[in-house]
Amino acid sequence: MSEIRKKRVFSGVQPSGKLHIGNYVGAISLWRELQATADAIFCVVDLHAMTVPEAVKPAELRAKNREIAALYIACGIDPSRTTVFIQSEVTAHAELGWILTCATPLGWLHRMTQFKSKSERQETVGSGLLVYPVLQAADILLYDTDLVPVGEDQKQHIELCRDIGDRFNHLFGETFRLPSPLIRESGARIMGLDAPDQKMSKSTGETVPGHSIGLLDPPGAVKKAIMRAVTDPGQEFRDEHASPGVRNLVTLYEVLSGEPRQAIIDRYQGGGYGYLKKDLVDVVEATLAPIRAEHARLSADPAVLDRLLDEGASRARDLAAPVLARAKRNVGLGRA
Ligand code: AQP
Repeated sequence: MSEIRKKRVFSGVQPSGKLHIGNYVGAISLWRELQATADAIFCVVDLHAMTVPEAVKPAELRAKNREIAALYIACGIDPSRTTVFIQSEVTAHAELGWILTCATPLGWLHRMTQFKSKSERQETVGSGLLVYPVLQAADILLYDTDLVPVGEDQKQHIELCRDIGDRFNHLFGETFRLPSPLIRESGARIMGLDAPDQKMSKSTGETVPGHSIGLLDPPGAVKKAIMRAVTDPGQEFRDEHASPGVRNLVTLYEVLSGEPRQAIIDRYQGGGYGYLKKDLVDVVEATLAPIRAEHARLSADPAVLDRLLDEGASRARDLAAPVLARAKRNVGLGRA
């Protein structure tokens, strides 16, 4: 009898800026749920962090890799059940990235909204920023991935990944399994606390106080950011007129506490925003306190993390090798 294949899950975070509660809600908490039933691979995508060189200095990048990997584990990703590794330590990513770049029409990349918004903010736009969704497609296709759990901002990139894989299969024969995005219904796009019309962002969180809730922010900073979060000019919470800022706070409460949204609305309806914010501080703290503690424990003994990442990279290399070999053979690389 043939063994039933578990669903393969792949996702990652760039080691740039300050990992925040939006990354946790939109992506990492979903990964933690999936690891129970899926064959899950979680990568720190450091090659992607190079696409905006201003965002991470070379001297900081290696330290960030460690910090993000330790945070995955501190958030509940279990390295004994999943594969956790640093992208640049598995060279198959860069190799497949090049092969796919050669098979991707330029027009597809110019349409990416993230390229448009990020390139507007740069004085000099590196080619890597344009091509990075192809590398992201390589990351995913390299592992015969079924599901990619991400925040809503990544939906267009996962669709592009499917298009790239599909085109490659048509041009060179069946090579890649086509993945689907997995996006939360609630919490897929957590907004900035200071600017609820903008996605909470790692880079903005690093420079603008009160924008994000960093996973390693101290309790005082978390409280300050929540209590100062933009709501609306009204004095009391009315769900029917709730502004984006208020809805954002309710979403954070809902996903982090696991309580039904309507129960939360019923409790705070008609009261001042201060009550909702004060209780949200406790809900956020209940999530962050164990993460901070576990991160501190892992940071105290770098050898433990090194061993886990070495094992993860080794396993990832083994999984990637046959898929890369298939792609190389099908495009005609190497010798007959
Ligand atoms: N605000 C968010 N709400 C929900 N999910 C989010 N994600 C990101 N922001 C939110 C999801 O977190 C995962 C990792 O993100 P990333 O490393 O790809 O980078 P980013 O967080 O999208 O980018 P930055 O660094 O926040 O943006 P910039 O550089 O513009 O400041 C992904 O699954 C993402 O969807």
